[in-house]
Amino acid sequence: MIMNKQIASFLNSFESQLKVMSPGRINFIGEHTDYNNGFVLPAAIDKKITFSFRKSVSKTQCTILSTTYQKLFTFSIDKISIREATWENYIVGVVAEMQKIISGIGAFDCIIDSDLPLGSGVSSSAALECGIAYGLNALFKLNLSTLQMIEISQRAEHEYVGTKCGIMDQYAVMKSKEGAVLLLDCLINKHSYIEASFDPYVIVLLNTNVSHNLASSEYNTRREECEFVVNTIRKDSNNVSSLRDVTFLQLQQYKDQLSKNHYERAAYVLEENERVLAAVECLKTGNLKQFGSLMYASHRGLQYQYDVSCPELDFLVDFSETNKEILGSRMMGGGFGGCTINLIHKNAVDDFVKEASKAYKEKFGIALTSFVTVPSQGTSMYS
Ligand code: GAF
Repeated sequence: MIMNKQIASFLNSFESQLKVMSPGRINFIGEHTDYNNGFVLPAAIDKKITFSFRKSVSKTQCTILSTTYQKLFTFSIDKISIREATWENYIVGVVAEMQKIISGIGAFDCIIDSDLPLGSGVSSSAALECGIAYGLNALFKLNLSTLQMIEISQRAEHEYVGTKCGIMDQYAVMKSKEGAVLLLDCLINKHSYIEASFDPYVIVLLNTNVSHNLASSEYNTRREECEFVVNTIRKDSNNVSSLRDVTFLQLQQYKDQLSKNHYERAAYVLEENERVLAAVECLKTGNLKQFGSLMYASHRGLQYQYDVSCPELDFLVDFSETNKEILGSRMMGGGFGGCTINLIHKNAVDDFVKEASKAYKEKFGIALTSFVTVPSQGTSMYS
């Protein structure tokens, strides 16, 4: 690889003072429920972004190098503003949001490396934000709590990138634990771990390798649609402050006052919350078959009611549904591309991936990529 001179000299002179790894995440079930104060069931994965930090020799200038993009940029810690490149905004956004609540962040340099697929629904963005927040907290001994770092990372995405995301991704990236699935109640931001064994099934991600560009605008629209339903119901019942407070019966009573889309969006959220809790029971009792059926039901809700899927994701879910060795499959994350998550019998993975890749290539002319993953440790230091 040809490296430009500036990058090469930065790399040569760099002595790391702190190393942090920050993983991507999967979500078993509970999609688009987080910003509706609902339940989600994510876990960090064993693919991650790594960060080497040092305090900068300059008083104000920070230098950041992404080895993945082979790009380096600088910014002044005293004067942060929105930048053109999105990946840079995840970083400066975190610094700016941190500065709003704490002083003591000095200039720093950072080298970022990654084996996490980007823009694939495994939340490389949260991994990046949380890694920066965690690293700066340790480097400058800021004493922020994990929840503060999670919220700073989330706000960075709202303010500097423009996606009004919920809290799931940052929470899962920061709080996950090896071998466990995390049940998060987004109403109170409290979680519990469920030690999950999927054996003889394994978690396989199939990456559509498409990322339709409506993702961010449609995401914000869904959020507004849900808020509209809440506001409509709140006119009569002011104890309703999110879809979490709405019952099926109540929603039914407002059906005539809502458009079909609004009604379907809210119905999906209410149903998905119930599916998450049912899925947790399945994990606790080892009923993986039912767990898989709930994953399929979640996908169909996202496809038909919430309308955030796309032909490529639907094709992969349809394709898996015909295979007896697969318990469940669904799109993951915001939608409009990225990965499906699949629970596949370990002996059937290779054949299935081969068949799915062939069929996907024939249909869309795009190469499918895949990887097997396991619930893993969240953002942490390493040496
Ligand atoms: C994206 C968001 F960042 C999350 O907050 C969540 O809403 C998810 O889409 C959908 O469940 O990953």
